[in-house]
Amino acid sequence: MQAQQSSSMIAEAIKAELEQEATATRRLLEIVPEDRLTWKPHPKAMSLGQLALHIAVVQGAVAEATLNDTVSVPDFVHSEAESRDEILAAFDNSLKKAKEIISSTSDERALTEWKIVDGDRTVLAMPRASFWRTVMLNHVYHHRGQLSTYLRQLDIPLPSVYGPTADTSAQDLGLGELP
Ligand code: NI
Repeated sequence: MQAQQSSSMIAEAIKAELEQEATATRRLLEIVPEDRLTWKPHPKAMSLGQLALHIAVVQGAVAEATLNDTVSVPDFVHSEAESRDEILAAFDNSLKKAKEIISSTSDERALTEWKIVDGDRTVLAMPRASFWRTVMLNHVYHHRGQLSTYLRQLDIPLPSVYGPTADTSAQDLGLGELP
C-alpha cells in the first residue's frame, strides 16, 4: 500500500531550500562591514547597506505578498541600513515569516494563479509556487552573488557559498554541516 502523499509537498520543498540556502546568505550578511554601508560600486548601484537590507527582507515580503489572491504593485523603495544588527534581525524575521507562510500553504493553493495588479490591470499572473521560485528564491541568489562582488571589492575575505573561494580552503564547500 502506498504511503499517503502530503498535500503540501511544494511547500516542503521550498521550505527545505529556504533553510539550506539561508546558511550561506546569513554568512555573507554577518561580514558586511558596518563602516561601509553607504559604499556603492557605481553611481547607479544600490549602496552596500541597501543591498544587504534588500536581501534580508525580500523572502518574508514575497511570502506575505502571496497571502491574498492579488496584491497591488509594490513600491520598489530600497531603505538604507543603519547597522549590521538591523540587517541580521531583518533577515531572521524575514526567513521565519517566509517559512511560516509557505508551510501553511497547500499544494492546491500553491498552484493557484496569483496576481499583481495595478487597479484593474493585471501586471503579472502566475501560480504562487512560480512566484516563490523566481522572486523569493532565484532573486535572492542573484543579489547574494552581487553582494559577494561588493564584499570582494571592499577587500572583505569571502566565505564559501557553493564552493571554495580565494579566501577558504579547498575542502570548504559552504554547504553547512555534512551529516
Ligand atoms: Ni531585487
